[in-house]
Order: sequence, then C-alpha cells, then structure tokens
Amino acid sequence: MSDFVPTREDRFAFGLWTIMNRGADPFGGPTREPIDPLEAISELGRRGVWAIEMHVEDLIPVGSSAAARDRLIREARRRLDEYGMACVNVGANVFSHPVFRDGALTSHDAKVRALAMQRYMEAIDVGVELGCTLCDLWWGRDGCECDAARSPLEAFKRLREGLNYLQHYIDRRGYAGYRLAIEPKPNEPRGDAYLPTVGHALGLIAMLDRPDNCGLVPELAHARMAGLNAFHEVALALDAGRLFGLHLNAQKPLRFDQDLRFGAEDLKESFFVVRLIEDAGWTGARTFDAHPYRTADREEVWDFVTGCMRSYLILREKVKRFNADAEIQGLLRELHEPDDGPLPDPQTLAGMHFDWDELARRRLHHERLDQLTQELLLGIR
Ligand code: XUL
Ligand code: MN
Repeated sequence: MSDFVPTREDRFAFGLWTIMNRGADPFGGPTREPIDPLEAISELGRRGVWAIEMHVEDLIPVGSSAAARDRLIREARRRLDEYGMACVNVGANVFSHPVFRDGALTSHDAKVRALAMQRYMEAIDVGVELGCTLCDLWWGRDGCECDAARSPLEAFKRLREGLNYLQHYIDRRGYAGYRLAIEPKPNEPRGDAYLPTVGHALGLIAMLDRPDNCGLVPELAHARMAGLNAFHEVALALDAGRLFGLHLNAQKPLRFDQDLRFGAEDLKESFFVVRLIEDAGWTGARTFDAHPYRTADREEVWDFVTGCMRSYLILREKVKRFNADAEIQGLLRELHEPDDGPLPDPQTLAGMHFDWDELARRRLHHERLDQLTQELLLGIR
C-alpha cells in the first residue's frame, strides 16, 4: 500500500493565503506569527506540493516600488523553479480594503470599479511573469445586505462588463492561453453574494463576449455553505467543460465559511469529488483552499498541509478500490442495464407500449450500494 507521500505528479496546490492565514476571525485577532510568502513557497516545495495560487497582493503589497515588485517576482520564480513548481492562479484582493466595502466590480462608484479593474490587470500581468494562465475572480464584496441600494440588474451588468473588459485586456496584450474564471460563493462576507453557485455563474458566462474563455473554480465549502451537494456542483462545471480550477476543503453545511482541512468533514462527498476528477482524467491542480484551525501555531500549519494531501491520496486509493470492487461494480452494471441507446424517433416512440408495473418493480440496490461505499470508506473492504 502507498505511504501517501505526495509528489509533484499528484498536482497538489495551495493558495498562498492559506499558509499566510494567521488564525484571525471576526471575534479575535491573529493567533500565530506571520510567514513570508516566499518562505511559504519554499516550505510547500519541500513537502511535494506542485503549485501555488495567490492574490497578487499576497506576494506584492500594494504600494510596492517597481524595483521591489520585480525583485519579488524574480525571487518567487526562482523558488518555484528550484522545486519544479508552477503558479496556477493569480487573482486580486479586492475585498480587504475599506474602499471595496460595497463591492469592487459592482460598486456604484466608477472610480472604485476602475481601481478594481486595475488590480485585476496587475494580477494578470504578474501571472504572466510567473508562467500562470488563469485569473480566478472571487468577488468577496460584490454582493449586498441592503437591496434598496443597488438593483441586481445593475450588478449583473457590471459583472459582465468587468469580465469583458478583462478579456479584451488579455487579448490586447496578446496573452495567448490566458483564461478567466469565476469562483461562486453564496454569502460571506456579504449577506448575499451575486452569482452564488456554479449554475448561476454559467448563466452569466454564456452572455459574455468570449464565453469560451471564462470558466469556473468551484469550492467545496462554498457549495456546502448553501446546503448544496458539492459533488454535483463540481460535476456541472466539468460537464460544461468549464472546470478551470477547483478549491478543495471541508465544511459543515449551512454555516459560516469554515474552510476546514480537506477530508475533515463530509468524507463521502469528498470521496465522490475525488472519484469524479480522477475518473475523468481531469488534469487541473488539486488546490487546497482551507485554513489551519485558529488553535494551530506556525508549526502545526504544516500538519494541516500534510493532512490535506494525505486525505486526498487516501481517498484516491479508495477510488481505486471502489472501481475494482467486484460487488460494487456488479451492482453498477446491473443499474446501467438495459441501456438500449438513444431514444427512437418520435413517431416510433409515440406508438410504443410500456409495462409500467414491471419497470417500477426493478430493484435498484441503493441501500446495498451505499452501505458498500460506506464500508469501503470505513476501511473494511
Ligand atoms: C473565499 C475564497 C477565496 C478565494 C480566493 O471564500 O475562497 O480565498 O479562493 O480569493
Ligand atoms: Mn476559494
């Protein structure tokens, strides 16, 4: 059996912000020492992590001089190269500063919208310098509590305009292969966020000037926060050919954004997500976007990092067992038969007779199938 030690081939990634997180929450300040982003890259590299994601501000503080910016990019590149690592997403932090308190892309203030756009352009430029090809937009503050203040019609229009503007920027700069993505989230920090789910985001993407170049980065916790099935959310993005990235973590449903270590909750749903992307041969980064507990000190952050990757590798091993389990596969085959292929033409179909009772009597084995899945996950199969 594997010892579950990650290698670059496993394509694991971490957001720099997850390592840099200092355990603060709305009720208390930081509980652990800061870590330098460059140091975070090297520490991840030493642990077999393949890639990083970041907000451009995680690496380059706002207001840095041009020389400091170049030095940070050069040093980040050097460290990534040293460990054979990649940068797979650079977004922008357009949510922390009070200037964005009522939104970035959807702000009523044209200057605030322009500032947000400037930050995203900077994210894309820095991404290009780091060999990255994705800008994932999570619009933390683009939402509302006070619906009287802004019509969602205005908000959707501005989000469309913003994404189109960024796409034109990418095209004008000739950044071939650079893509955009939306990371949906139902709420937090806003009472309601615009485009809360994968389905909502797909609706807006279809209306963009270049829908083919804008995809999704679903996050398991974001779906679970809304009480949705995260497995189905990821599958919808995959089915649409729009799974440009994926944020893995854990979350108790219908709560604040817990961002727990991957595998810490909802094991069965996490298992099905792993099975989905592994069986589909999806080659994107398996990015962990979670936070170490507030109780963790700086050293324990690395227990958190190792834990996320180990849980993924263990679940991947379970996927292999599931796919090789004769009883499970036998039940699945029975469920999929008889499949007579496509529907007949409507005229033939209209004249067909069905034995309703016989069809309704078919045994579906769901109880047995789910129990076998549970037992496999519990380690006795
Ligand atoms: C917030 C969240 C962000 C994005 C990056 O819930 O998931 O960390 O992934 O901006
Ligand atoms: Mn995320």
